[in-house]
Amino acid sequence: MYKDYLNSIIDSVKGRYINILPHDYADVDSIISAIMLSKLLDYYNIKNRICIMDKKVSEDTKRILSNLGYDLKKFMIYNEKSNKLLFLVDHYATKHEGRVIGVIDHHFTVSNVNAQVYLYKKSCATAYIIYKLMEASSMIVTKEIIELLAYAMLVDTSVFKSSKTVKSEMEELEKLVTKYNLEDYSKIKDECLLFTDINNMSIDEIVQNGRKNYILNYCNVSSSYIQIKGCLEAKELDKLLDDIVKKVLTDNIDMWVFISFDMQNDKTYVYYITKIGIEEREFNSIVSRGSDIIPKIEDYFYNI
Ligand SMILES: [Mn+2]
Repeated sequence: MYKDYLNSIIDSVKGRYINILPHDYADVDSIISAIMLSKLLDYYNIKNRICIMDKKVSEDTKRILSNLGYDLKKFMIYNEKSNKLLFLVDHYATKHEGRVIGVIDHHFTVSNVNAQVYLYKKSCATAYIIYKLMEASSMIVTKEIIELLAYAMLVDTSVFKSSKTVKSEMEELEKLVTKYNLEDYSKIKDECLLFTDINNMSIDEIVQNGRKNYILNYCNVSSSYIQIKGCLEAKELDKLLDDIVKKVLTDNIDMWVFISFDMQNDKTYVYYITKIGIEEREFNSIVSRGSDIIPKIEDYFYNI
């Protein structure tokens, strides 16, 4: 299957200049996916560059990538041009100008994806899908690539605690870690369980953490999340929800989904804030925003 996808990707980008786009508010997986796709295109002598179009990149992401030797500044390219050829990684739609030629993503969607090549797979990370394409090519996979892959998979699944973990992929990574002698694997794991530093953030920063915006059947939907040890205190939670209610009313948002992950007790608290009120749900596991929560919300908005 990957060989076929690899061939159609290479066919559609051959002789062109490709802009590889991580999603807005880029995270570790989307940037690592861009780096890995860039290496794969380099191998086929296809001109490409990585474009981070959104200035907002979390400090955690900057720190991890800089420790891996990547200075994100050289990928920050903000010019909007309608004739740019875009290859989206870790997302399937963009508000940025250009023509989308390819999409590689692990987020499920019911909407139509407009691209010449579209590769979706339910995976721990988009970087894993790109790793499989590398494997299907004859390019040499190095220890550095396995390290990048490990970071992307570990961060995206909260060190395999998240329900989006694909067990066979986790086992495959563990084999690769041994094969390629990644001595620091247990240290990397500690580094990849990211906590939101809510004690040093303003209310606005907390409620906007990891924010993503969606347009679902003409409705404006936002989501954001925090990862903490334990659950929020009632008073703190009230303040956050009050702030989101204000934003929903003033910014004309149809629904804001705020998620609080309790990484200590493996619980997820989800708050659905609309103009008419707040609903909440509790899960006894770390569920996934992209694989569990957003698809249900898509369903809801498309079946209203
Ligand atoms: Mn991802």
